[in-house]
Amino acid sequence: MSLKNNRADEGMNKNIYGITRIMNVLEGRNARLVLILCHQNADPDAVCSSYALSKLLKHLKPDIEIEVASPEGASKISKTILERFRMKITEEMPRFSEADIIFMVDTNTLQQLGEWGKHLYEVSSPIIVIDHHAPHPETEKIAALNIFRDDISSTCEIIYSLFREAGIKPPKEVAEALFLGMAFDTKHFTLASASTFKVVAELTDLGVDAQEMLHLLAAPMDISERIARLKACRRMRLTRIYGWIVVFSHVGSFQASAARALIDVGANLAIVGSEEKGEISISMRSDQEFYNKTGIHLGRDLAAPLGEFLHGMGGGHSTSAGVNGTGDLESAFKYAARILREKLKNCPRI
Ligand SMILES: [Mn+2]
Repeated sequence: MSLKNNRADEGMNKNIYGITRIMNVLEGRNARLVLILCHQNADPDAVCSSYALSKLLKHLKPDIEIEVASPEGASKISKTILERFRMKITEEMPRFSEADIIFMVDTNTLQQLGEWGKHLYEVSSPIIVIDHHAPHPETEKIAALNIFRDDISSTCEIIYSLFREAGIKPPKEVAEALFLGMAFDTKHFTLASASTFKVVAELTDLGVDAQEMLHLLAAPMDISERIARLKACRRMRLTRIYGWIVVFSHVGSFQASAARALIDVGANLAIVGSEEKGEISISMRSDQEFYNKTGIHLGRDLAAPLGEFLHGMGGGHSTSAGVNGTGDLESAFKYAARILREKLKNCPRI
């Protein structure tokens, strides 16, 4: 890595010296125990960025102990990855009070940490957030250091930039993990930007076999997920809002997968929820055309206000977002439709 390249990158990067700032916090606290938290049902981006981050921190400060934890553990596909890298993620309540530093990785709301979230209001140790989602104000409030880039498509790509800043070449397994996280969050690179491909080229130079890695991500869909997707199609309510095809549906689980399926079937925007004893969880997806033409950012413009409406939290990306809260699903859908009508009124029609 040439010095010139690094400088050019830093000029454009609003989080310059991210690794220096992280190490300053670590050294300042003389940290012994570092806790890395991933969101619920940790996806490959969360798991792989935690893995790479822990290797980087260990390299820079070998005497620290690192614990990676995720409430309810890792997703099914992430479990295959954990096995490959012989990595452990604890589902048990981590040692919040003993941790000297707490990282939140690929996680932008405390809601995504479930029951654990409330502990973060109480801890005295600094919290460092590394994420590629638009930061939630609540999270900003408790974070001692916020390293976020919502122009980057995965947390793994941010972690790679930290390796670069530190002038450290990731070992092959770390390069593989970074590749997996990037591939997953960009939907096998269909959402990748030029910067992602540049990083991928560097990772393959470090020995990553791209085809082998992509194969790892192609986990077969299990029967319950298939049924949830099909049920979501059967229960779907189709509406047109200023020409856009907006669909609503509900399933007991796999809301995100169901919403993706409805987009594949032909919806511009799919909103899929579940309601259990007044607890509501909603996943929403839009196609790229919807975002490009309307500029409606699902995380910011729809999930966030809907989260507030449900006395919970919502957030996410431009075309993929989620909401957790309480209430009833029918009024949540009505409220979502109202927001959309309001926002789409002045947008170009399809
Ligand atoms: Mn991610």
